Amino acid sequence: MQTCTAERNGQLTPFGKHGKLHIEGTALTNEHGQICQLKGISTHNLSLYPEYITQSCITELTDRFDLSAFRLAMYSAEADDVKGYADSDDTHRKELEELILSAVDVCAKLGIYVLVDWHILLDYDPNMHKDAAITFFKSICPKLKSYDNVIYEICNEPNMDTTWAQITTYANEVIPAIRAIDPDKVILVGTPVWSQRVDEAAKAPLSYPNLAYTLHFYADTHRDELRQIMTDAIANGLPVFVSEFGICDASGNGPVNDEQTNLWIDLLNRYQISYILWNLSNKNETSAILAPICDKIKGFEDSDFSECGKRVRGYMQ
Ligand code: IDC
Repeated sequence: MQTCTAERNGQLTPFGKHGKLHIEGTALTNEHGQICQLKGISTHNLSLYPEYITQSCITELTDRFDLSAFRLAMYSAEADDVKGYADSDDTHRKELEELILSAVDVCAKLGIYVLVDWHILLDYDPNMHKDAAITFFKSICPKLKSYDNVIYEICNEPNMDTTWAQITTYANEVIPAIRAIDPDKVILVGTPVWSQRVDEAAKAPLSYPNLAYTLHFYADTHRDELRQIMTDAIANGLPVFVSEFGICDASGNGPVNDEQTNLWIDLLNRYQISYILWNLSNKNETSAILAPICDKIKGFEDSDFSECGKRVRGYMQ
């Protein structure tokens, strides 16, 4: 068993407080039967920005922002001119897996949780790369099995006209493949329309224990209507996890919308729903937490953060 650090700098770590997680009713629940709300940040595309996956970088960000979770977005398909896992050769696949393994190990040492995200996006139907997803999870799960801080996310954002029934078909193959190796970790399942239609999942939830369903929002684009869909789905018994949100528009760019972001964050805190901010990079886009001129991967100072990055601490409280 890999040990996740329970105490650092004289304080309990998030893992020290919560231990191994599971789902009870609609809630992410800790070892003591209490609700656990995780707050963290997501990497950008791991194939595009592998340089931030170092012990010093993840440690600094965890300490600076008081993170309890870190999400590893591994794109399944090519995006921004770099190949994803599904279209890569064995060499790049191995590099990605090693990156994930090293990040998980750093997170365990920090006592924080880590999401391993099969990041479908331009490949809008998860069935498109189902075989590659199964190959990936069959390869990574034996290595991650002993890490109690890991959460699996099996399809970032099904989109276009992908239906909940199609996602169910995919999930019914991928979840058993994971569970055959690593039986009881929490698994997050994406929902239709870029992980917004949790109502569809609430009507026909999957039949496995320890699942939560993802809802993603970008505050300047998604407002009252999506908040209503979320609270209705929870009222109907669905466990919801916000594994990605942005404080700008759905392109990951555009203006920061503080008012709408605060409405969302207040609601998520009231419901004690976990949330993860997009994204750790210095890309010239609003959602990146580092300023475009910052080319550091450690030794960050206040001035290295973007407008979004300057707000992270506030969201994590
Ligand atoms: C965006 C990145 C952008 C990149 C694009 C395609 O911010 O730099 O060019 O992906 O790779 C999502 C996705 C997430 C998107 C993000 C913003 O999960 O991958 O990242 N977004 O568009 N869903 C809604 C918004």
